[in-house]
Amino acid sequence: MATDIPALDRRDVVRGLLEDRGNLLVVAGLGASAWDITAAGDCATNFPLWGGMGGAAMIGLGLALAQPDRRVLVITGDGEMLMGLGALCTIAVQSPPNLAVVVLDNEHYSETGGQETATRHGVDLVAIARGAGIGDCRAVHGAQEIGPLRNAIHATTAPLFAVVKIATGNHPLVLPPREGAFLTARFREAVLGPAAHHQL
Ligand SMILES: Cc1ncc(C[n+]2csc(CCOP(=O)(O)OP(=O)(O)O)c2C)c(N)n1
Ligand SMILES: [Mg+2]
Repeated sequence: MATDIPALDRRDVVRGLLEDRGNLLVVAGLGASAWDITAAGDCATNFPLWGGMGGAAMIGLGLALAQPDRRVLVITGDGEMLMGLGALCTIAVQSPPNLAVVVLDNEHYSETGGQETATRHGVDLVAIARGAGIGDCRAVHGAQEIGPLRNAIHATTAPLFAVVKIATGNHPLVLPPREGAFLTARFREAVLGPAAHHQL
């Protein structure tokens, strides 16, 4: 890690970010981020991704545009974010006021055995997001910054992008429901109400 501050524990970070979440809609990138949001409490307004890699921020963007009255938080890994960097440009251009993207950066692809990602080699996702044109871009290293980040997520007037440096190492799996169709239907009903069933 590039800093002397002890790296944060991912479960503590996610639990902190999701405290008092109200009706926040949460999309999680595949793998460990999905286990983290589930460990913080599975619910119908969680949309954990199981397979597709590189699409979490774009799913969050679509959701934020389609649901302008709801707040949307994407929580994903550095590897997942690196696979879909173009999303940052589209988010900046579309500029939804209700979208926040938080990258849990352990500088590794932890889920598949701990291979190093580009952030391990100096690639700066905050600088990339800023260069894309996202106004509020943050690098988070300390536990004391999580509360303010959570508050900012609930008060955005333009897209927010944050990279939280986290420790390497895996936690016990806490798996969300496995069935993609179930997760989609559950999420749609939570967002749209019973009308969701007539729009499939
Ligand atoms: C297109 C594609 N390539 C590779 C994988 C395998 N894969 C699943 S999770 C993962 C690592 C994700 O790394 P990161 O986003 O940094 O999350 P971490 O586990 O480190 O929190 C990989 C490579 C996949 N599911 N899809
Ligand atoms: Mg990672």
